[in-house]
Amino acid sequence: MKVYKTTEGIVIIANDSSYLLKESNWDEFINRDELYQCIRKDIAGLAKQEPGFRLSETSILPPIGSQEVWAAGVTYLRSKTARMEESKESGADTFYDKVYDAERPEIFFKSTGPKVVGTNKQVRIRRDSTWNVPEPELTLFINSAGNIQGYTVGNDMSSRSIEGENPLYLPQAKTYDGSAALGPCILVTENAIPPTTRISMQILRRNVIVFQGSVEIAQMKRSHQELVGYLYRENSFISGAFLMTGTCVVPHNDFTLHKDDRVEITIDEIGTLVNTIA
Ligand code: DO4
Ligand code: MG
Repeated sequence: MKVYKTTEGIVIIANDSSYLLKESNWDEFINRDELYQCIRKDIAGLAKQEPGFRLSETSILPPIGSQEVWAAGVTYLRSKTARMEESKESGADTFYDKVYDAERPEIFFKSTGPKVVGTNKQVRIRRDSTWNVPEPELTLFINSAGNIQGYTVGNDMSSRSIEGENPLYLPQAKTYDGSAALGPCILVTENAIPPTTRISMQILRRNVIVFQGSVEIAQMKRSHQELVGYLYRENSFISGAFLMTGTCVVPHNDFTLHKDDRVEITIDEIGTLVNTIA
């Protein structure tokens, strides 16, 4: 089932029927154990929306409240090789090689909840950066007990010029206004998302596709559980947390985003996160 945070309240779409919860608190609603079963019970007592009900695109908010967003890095071979290329000159390429094979994954802080951008809104490139890309990433919603309860689409906007100059600049390459997008909804499932799930991204410039790529999440080096285990080690999240799981779709090295480019990231069963570049 899909859960949307909207200007009208929480909208749940399950088995082709839609339900609206007007007064619910988002953080309390999503931060539950066995969320799928809980929502099944919630909607059992609710009236269905009219059969013609359509969610208005403009009412959709980012599916996040007070949670923090964290991100895992170098979880796919393609991310490792791209980063080794961009940081070769600085001599930092071996760090990416090492972290790909290390027991401890790379995990970094990405955004606070209120700073996250939703679908159909603008993301940004830094003014002091010359090489910029979106990173399409399956993003986990994990409750405060440390259990994965749902999935959304994430865009980990990144400055490759700043990260490539020195890996210690990673927080500046990754965390700035308009650098994190999530949406359009949270997919809440009874079982873990299948490894055949596909992440696709296309970038359009003046309505022409300038980049297109796609990958199955089965290519990821680490398991979701392993990443969550490290994120929740010595860290507590009272309303849960979001974790971007890393990118595998990386445009060629001479590609950089331009103002007004349109980035469309689609993940099977979840939907499409659309952002334009401010
Ligand atoms: O190592 C830097 C960031 C990696 C990342 O964001 C990714 O692999 O998706
Ligand atoms: Mg990333």
